[in-house]
Amino acid sequence: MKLSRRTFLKTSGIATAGIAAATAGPEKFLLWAEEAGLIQATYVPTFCEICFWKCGAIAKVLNGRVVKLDGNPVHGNSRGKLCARGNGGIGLLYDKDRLKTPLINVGKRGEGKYRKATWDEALGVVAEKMKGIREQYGPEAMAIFTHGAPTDHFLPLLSAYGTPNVGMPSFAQCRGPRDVGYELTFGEGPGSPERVDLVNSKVMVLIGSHLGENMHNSQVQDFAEAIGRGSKLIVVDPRYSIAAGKAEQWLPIRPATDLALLLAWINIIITEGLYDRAYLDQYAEGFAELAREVSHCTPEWAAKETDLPAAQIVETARMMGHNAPAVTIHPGRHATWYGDDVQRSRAMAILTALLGSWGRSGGMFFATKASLPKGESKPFPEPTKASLNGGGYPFAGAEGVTQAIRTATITGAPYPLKGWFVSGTNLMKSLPNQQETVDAIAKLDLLVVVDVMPMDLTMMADVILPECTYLERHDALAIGKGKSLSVSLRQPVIKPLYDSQPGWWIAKELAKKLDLGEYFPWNSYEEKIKAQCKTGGISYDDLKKLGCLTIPDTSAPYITPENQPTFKTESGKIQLYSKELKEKGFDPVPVYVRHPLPPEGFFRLTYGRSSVHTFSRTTNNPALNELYKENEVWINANKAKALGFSSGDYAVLVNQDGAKSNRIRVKATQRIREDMVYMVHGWGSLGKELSRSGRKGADDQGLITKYAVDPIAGSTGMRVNFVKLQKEG
Ligand SMILES: Nc1nc2c(c(=O)[nH]1)N[C@H]1C(S)=C(S)[C@@H](COP(=O)(O)OP(=O)(O)OC[C@H]3O[C@@H](n4cnc5c(=O)[nH]c(N)nc54)[C@H](O)[C@@H]3O)O[C@H]1N2
Ligand SMILES: Nc1nc2c(c(=O)[nH]1)N[C@H]1C(S)=C(S)[C@@H](COP(=O)(O)OP(=O)(O)OC[C@H]3O[C@@H](n4cnc5c(=O)[nH]c(N)nc54)[C@H](O)[C@@H]3O)O[C@H]1N2
Ligand code: SF4
Ligand SMILES: [Mo]
Repeated sequence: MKLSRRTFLKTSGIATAGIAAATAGPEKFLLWAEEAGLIQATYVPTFCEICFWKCGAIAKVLNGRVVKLDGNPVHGNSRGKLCARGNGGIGLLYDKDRLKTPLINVGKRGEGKYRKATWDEALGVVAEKMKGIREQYGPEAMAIFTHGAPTDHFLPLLSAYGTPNVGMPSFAQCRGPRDVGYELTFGEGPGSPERVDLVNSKVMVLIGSHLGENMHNSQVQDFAEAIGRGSKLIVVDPRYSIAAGKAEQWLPIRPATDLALLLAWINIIITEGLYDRAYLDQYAEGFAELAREVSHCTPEWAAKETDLPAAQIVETARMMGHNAPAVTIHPGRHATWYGDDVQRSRAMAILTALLGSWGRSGGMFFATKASLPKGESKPFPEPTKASLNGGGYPFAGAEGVTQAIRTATITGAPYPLKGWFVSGTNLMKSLPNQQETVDAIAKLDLLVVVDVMPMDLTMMADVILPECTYLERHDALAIGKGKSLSVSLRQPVIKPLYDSQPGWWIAKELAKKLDLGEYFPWNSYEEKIKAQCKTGGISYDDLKKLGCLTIPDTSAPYITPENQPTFKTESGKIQLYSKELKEKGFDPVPVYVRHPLPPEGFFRLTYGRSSVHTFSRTTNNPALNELYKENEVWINANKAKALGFSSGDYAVLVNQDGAKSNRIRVKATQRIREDMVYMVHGWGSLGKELSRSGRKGADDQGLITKYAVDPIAGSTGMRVNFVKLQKEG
């Protein structure tokens, strides 16, 4: 007889098995009870918030407890699978360290002394302070810093209050310069999810992008499928990344010299006639100027700058040219590297254009033009003072230049900033130069943080408002603009635990106290979503059942005679030579400028992702912490040996300004160049409230005291610091 778990339970006696399962934790007990037929599972579709890829998930619930998360098979971003982090969402839900009630600071700011408060009291304190700031300085004296789903609730609240000042790290610390570089070239950015047609590519080019460690779900699925199908991979990375391990050509470039490589590639494509002449004649302008400007960028010149063999530079350029247009030059995502990041992104966009890959199968596809109306809302008041979002940078995006708002808070110019409303971003970890963040906070009359965990920034707040996790709430519909239009629903899988509340509720209740209730006219967020579905002609019932709807006949991904592209640039064409940049005094064709190299005894500090964590936000997650408990510093094995370090030893990192890290384990490896070190971002939190990750590993941000601001977009290049390794103590 095959002994299944069920027959085993029957033969061994349900009672004893029940006791055994119960002692092994609530999940095991519930699974036992399900198998014994005592309870039945329910399955609730929603979408993930452990990162911003918004994968469709299906939660299995037994007796009110979430026991499993799976990918939603009908959702394009997950296709039935979640990444490790998405699976680990349950860890966040049941993390005993979660914020459980509203808290009001009773000590000095940053001391971490809090008392519990009711929602009414905590929101009352916030509203009083915000009213005071509005009366004394005007509403523009409040700024909002925000990231992810909470933005959909708190940005409208702060806009209704009357401030135009908003900063999201997704611009100036992430993809801002990339988006600007592509917008200046094609009139639009590469999108999020990036519209990379990896599945149809013949050649894929990753410049820094460390797919596989950067774990954006469907993108990595496409990447794996493309490799399996034989698409050739070129990886430019000074570290032998997971992706480099799959590459036909690995280019271990000297850090900070990518623009030299790109200009040489462009030059080779032009001089060898490998560009798509018909495509450029029809859609682009500025070819002659481009050709002239890059003519000195020979393979030999680039070889000296990049420390790569000239022959490899030529060979890889030909690989691209001979397989065009089915070549995906991945635009990257975290692009804030050296302060010339718009120009590097421009060079990537220009290369894409030369190969005729924009709007072509296997290159970059077009997003659907369809969309879902947002629904009517009362117009926000017109601010009377100019927004500080742009920071004076001519091409800064609407998401705001976070650190410019921080600087204005410190200086009080052009006008005072007295309150920060922060939701879903741990500014101590996301912004470079932590001292400036601390200095700015010292100037505030009010720091409010809406968060789920007691992170570094949370524990500096005057008032902490505990949001429930994404598994316990509604949020705005996710409108996916990939090849087709898709709409996804986030809905509560279980009721909020403790005294936490959904963001929409917090925003609505605070609005009432600020006499702004009319901006939130609905009774529940579900009511608002239902109305939006009705206006958009979408069945809410189907959406609720399936979690995601893909709208048919909304796809037109490639150029065809009927589907001609429009370029929202000044000229209406692809700008190989950018008049807009020229007008503002910048190089119309990217020009390579050498960056300082590490002084003797120092290494360039670089950083990236672990496949099982998201920034700082998952470090304490019990499920994910078990997989990766602290970060390591990667250093070339020869250098480690010379300095007397072996793998597993602890070291302390000290940067050029004397900033010192927490201790961090050494990973001595041949997988990295000798002139740099590398670590996973997000570690080394200070908080004793984080029982698993507090003080574990080192914080890259603590060592990033210097940052190089891109003069075009205002984004902060963060790979410009140099560190030494020292023994502990
Ligand atoms: N698991 C996981 N996945 C994530 C995230 C996460 O937190 N966790 N975050 C998501 C987000 S928001 C973003 S923005 C992306 C970021 O992910 P990517 O956009 O892929 O990040 P990169 O900036 O390319 O940085 C990582 C790589 O750059 C290499 N590198 C360092 N210096 C240089 C250099 O000078 N030149 C070149 N060519 N390479 C260099 C490093 O060795 C490393 O392999 O990841 C996304 N995916
Ligand atoms: N040195 C360095 N700096 C970086 C990066 C780097 O690699 N190195 N990466 C940059 C990039 S690419 C990005 S995108 C940014 C990311 O910057 P952030 O988005 O600020 O990243 P996290 O550190 O994860 O902080 C997220 C915060 O949101 C909270 N949170 C999580 N879920 C929820 C929720 O549902 N509701 C609310 N209210 N709060 C929630 C978390 O507990 C945490 O406090 O950082 C940038 N800064
Ligand atoms: S990629 Fe992973 S963490 Fe990000 S949304 Fe998808 S499942 Fe969640
Ligand atoms: Mo990012």
